[in-house]
Amino acid sequence: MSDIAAVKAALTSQRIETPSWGYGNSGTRFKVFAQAGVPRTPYEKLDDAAKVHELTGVAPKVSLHIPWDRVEDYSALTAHAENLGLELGAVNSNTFQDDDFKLGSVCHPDPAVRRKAVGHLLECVDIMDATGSKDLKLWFADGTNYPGQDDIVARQDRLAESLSTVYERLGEDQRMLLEYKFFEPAFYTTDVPDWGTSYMQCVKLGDKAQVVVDTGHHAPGTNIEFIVALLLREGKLGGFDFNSRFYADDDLMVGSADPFQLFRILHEVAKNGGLAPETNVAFMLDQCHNIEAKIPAVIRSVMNVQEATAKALLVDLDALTAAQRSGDVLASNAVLMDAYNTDVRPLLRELREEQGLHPDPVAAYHATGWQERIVTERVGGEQAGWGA
Ligand code: PSV
Ligand code: MN
Repeated sequence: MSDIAAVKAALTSQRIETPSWGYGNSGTRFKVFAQAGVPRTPYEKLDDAAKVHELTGVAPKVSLHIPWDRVEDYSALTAHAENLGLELGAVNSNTFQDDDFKLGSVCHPDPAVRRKAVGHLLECVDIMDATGSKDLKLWFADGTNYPGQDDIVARQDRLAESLSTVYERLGEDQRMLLEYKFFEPAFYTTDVPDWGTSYMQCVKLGDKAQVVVDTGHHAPGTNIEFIVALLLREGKLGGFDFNSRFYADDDLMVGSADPFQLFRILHEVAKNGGLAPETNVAFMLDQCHNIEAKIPAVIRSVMNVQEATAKALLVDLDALTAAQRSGDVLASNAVLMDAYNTDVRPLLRELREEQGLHPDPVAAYHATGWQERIVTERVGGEQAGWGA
C-alpha cells in the first residue's frame, strides 16, 4: 500500500491497548522507585489512560490485571471507563504471586492447587462478563528449576485439562489468548516457553484460543516476524504484548531498543492482513516505566507503534512482489529499506492535525497541566504497583 489516503485510513483504524500496570509503580527485584502522582486505584489508572487516548486518538482500550485491578463493583469501573471514552480490554490473569503457586499453577502436581488456579481464571471470565472485555490473556509462570523436578509431559497434560475447563466457560464472543515466554521465573523448563507450545495448546482448544506474542519473550536472535507471519497464516495470532528488550524480558518502551525489528514485525502484520479490524489482532503494550515518567512514556510508545506501522504501510508491495518473483535480492531488500528509511513523522503530524489532535502528543501532554495536577491531588493512600 503506498496510496497516502489508504495509509492514513489504516493508521486511523488501528487501536493500541495500554496496560493498567504501566501507569503504576514498578521496578526490578532490586528496587521500585516510587513516582509522585502515580494512581492509587484502578479508577485513577483509567484517568491517566484517558489522557493518553485524548492526546493520541488511538488508545481507547486499557488492559486490566487481576488481582492488581480488583474492585468491588466492575460495572462502576466499566461506567467510569465509558465516561472517559475508554473501553476495558484484555483481562490478564495472575497465578504467579501466591505462595501456593511456588511449584506452578495450572500445571502444579497437586490437583487442589490446579483447582485454585483454574478458579482464578474463571473469576477472570466473570470479570470479563461484567466489563464487556473480550480477551482473557493468560501467561503462566509455571515451570521447573531442576532436571527431574517434575514430569514434562504430565505438566503439559495438566495444562491442557486446566485450559479446556476455562475454554468451555468462555462466551460466544470471548477469546483466550495464550502468551509464551522462554524462561523466568522458572529456569530449567517453562511449561509454555514458545509459540509452538502455545499454538499446540490453542489448536487443541479450538477457534477461540489464540497465541499472544510478547516481543520481549524470546531468546536473543529469534526471528519474531517469522513467527508472526506463520501465526497469521494459521489464523492464530491473537495479539501482541509490545515492549523492547536488550537482554531478557526488559519491558522497556516498544521501539526503543530495535525499531527496525518492530518495523519488520509490522511489515508482516500489514502484508498478511493483520491490520484489518476483522482479523482482530490486539495491539497491546506490556511495559513498565521504572525510571521514566509514566504517562509520557506510554504516549511515546503508542507513537512508536504508529511510526512503525506507517513505515510498514509505505512498503510498495507491488514492487516488492515483482522484485521477489524475479529473484532480485537487492531490489527486494531495497523496497523494504526505502519504506523503513522514510521519515513518517510529518505524515503522522499531518494526520493528527486532520483529526483535531495536537501534532506532538508528548508536548501536548506537558501543556495540559495533568502531571502537576495528579502530583498535587494524589496525596495519601497507597500508590498502585506490583512490588519487587
Ligand atoms: C509476563 O512476563 C508478562 O509478560 C505477562 O504478560 C504478565 O501478565 C505481565 O508480564 C505482567 O507484567
Ligand atoms: Mn506480556
